[in-house]
Amino acid sequence: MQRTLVLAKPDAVQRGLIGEIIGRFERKGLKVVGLRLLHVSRELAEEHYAVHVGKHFYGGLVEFITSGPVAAFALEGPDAIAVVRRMVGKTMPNEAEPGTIRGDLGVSGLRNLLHASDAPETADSELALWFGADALVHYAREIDAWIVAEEPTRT
Ligand code: FUP
Repeated sequence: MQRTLVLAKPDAVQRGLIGEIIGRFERKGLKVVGLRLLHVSRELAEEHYAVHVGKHFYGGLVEFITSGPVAAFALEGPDAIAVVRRMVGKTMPNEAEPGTIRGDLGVSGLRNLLHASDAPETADSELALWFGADALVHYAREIDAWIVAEEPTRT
């Protein structure tokens, strides 16, 4: 089981797409284990985007994510990091496939609606950054027996 961080960026919040976005992940079967709505400080933005320091788009990223409230979700499920990344779609919404969130709801460059962790190491550090060690919730869902199957044996 994996946990991953998703941010609905200021464009998603301003466009009233929080429900649409979190609904897609819930319908997929992923479990919401953390939720926050916050104004992002410059410090948090710079730490989150530290990997992009020095790139030409870094300044724009920090400006954008601090420009309005952001909704942060922690999601849990089997292979959740890769599953969420596939649902989010390619970085540039004009290139993202229909059926993905960016492909269906976005059209232009930095207005790409979402951030999603891209690997187990980044998921761990991003969840710690956005939620802190104790803020995530652990709970069982009866329906998980209908969603999460045993791995089939491959012969
Ligand atoms: P993604 O993982 O799809 O969110 O994309 P990246 O982590 O590669 O990039 C993070 C953000 O930087 C994206 F939201 C968009 C922005 N970016 C650009 O503006 N130009 C680029 O060439 C690459 C990324």
